[in-house]
Amino acid sequence: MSSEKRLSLNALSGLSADIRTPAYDPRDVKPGIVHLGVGAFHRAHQAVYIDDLLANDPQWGIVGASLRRADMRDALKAQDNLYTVAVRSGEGTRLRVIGSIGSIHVAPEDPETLLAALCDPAIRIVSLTVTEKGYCHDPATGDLNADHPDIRTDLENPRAPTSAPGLLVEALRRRRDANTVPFTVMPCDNLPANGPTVHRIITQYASLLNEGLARFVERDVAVAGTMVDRIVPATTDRDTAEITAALGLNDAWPVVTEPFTQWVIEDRFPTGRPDFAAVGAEMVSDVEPFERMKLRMLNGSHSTLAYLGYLAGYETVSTTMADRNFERLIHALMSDEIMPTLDMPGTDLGAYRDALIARFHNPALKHRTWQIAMDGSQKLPQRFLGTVRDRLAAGAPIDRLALGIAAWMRYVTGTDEKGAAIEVKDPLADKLRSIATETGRDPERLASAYLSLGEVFGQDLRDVPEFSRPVTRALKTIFERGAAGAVEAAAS
Ligand code: CS2
Repeated sequence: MSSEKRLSLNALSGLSADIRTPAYDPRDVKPGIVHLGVGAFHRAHQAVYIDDLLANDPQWGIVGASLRRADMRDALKAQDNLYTVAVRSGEGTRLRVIGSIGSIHVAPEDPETLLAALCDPAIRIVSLTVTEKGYCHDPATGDLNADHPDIRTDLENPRAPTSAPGLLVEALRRRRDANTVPFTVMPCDNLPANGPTVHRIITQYASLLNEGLARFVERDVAVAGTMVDRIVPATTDRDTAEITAALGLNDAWPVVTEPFTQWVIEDRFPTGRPDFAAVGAEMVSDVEPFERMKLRMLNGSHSTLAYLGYLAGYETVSTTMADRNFERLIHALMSDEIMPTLDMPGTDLGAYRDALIARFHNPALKHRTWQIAMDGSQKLPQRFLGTVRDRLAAGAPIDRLALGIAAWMRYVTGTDEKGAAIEVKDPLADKLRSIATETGRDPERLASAYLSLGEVFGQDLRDVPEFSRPVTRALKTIFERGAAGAVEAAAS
């Protein structure tokens, strides 16, 4: 299945006419954005918008940075940093080659080169997709976790940072000292209020170094919040082989995604920005309502499907959704428990819900429940707990939200319903597993021990019976009847 020829600038002209290629010459592009975290999501989302933009405005090319591994950089370098986006739906696959990433740096290999790129006056935006845990914060409060191992390392050696907050603050400091205007920071991760949250995190990091620097970061640096949405499952070897065969050229690192894409951006770029709206982004003055809607509706449902679906033996979101009980549960979760907490004048929430359900059914995506289940301790607060707090304040029931939270608890015990080990990927995985062992997996003790994890649940929920009771009840049901049984009971 592998092709002899590698994807490259020279090979573009030989591609079949139905494969879209850059409408500009990538060699003419000048960098204007540094992006930290060039993973699959970035390459299927922001880099595609920028690819559209570069045809008219070639000064906004992307310098990518990987904060951990070198493998993607090596793969893309061998193909002139071009890669394929495969858009998949029930109707088939469309291929498009993207050229907006001009180069990729690997931070741990050479932090100085990355810092030099971050200090280039031509760079006016630094965007990030470093996942929830990449901000080294406490998910329950949104504050920097000063005890985080990466933060401790960076505080000891702030001129050669490794973490995202460390890199941003060091680059901003160097720019200030060189009289270069600061770049605008643009976080593109699924954090609640990601603009103010990231602004607070970097200000807090700076304050541990120097008060003057902290004041500068707080007052003179702009952080533009965003809501980003596109479902991008991890690329598998099979995807790579299929895309290579369809392309007729070897692409070592393509990405796979769905037709839907959305980007809402807070318009706060004092030192300049491209015309994002011209390529389909929505520019708004307040992005928080959009973020809240997306995190609660899409990501909250996604995590519910991931934990319950995995436990019930389903490998992907679409196979989980094909089970009518699960579909009914997700519909009811959104309609009865999440939508009443959202205030979105001008948005048809029912239509938004129905579109999400259709997206979750996309049979061509093969989005693994295990992938979404990852890092739950970092995801729960913004996906479930904000909704829970609003519901409790309104005196409203939370049974379906509680079922999703209980499924997370059951999942992170690390053993599935057949007694097999679950590979739990989470910064708290070891702690979560030992709590399960200590409590002997007794649902009441287990729920109570997990609910006292302040870094996830905060301090305000642990002693609220309206919260702990339904969660404990749901966890009991999952242990007694299995996840599928619990979903059946909740859906009826
Ligand atoms: C998913 C998200 O893996 C996950 O946790 O819920 O990556 C989701 O696919 C995106 O936020 C969709 O925009």
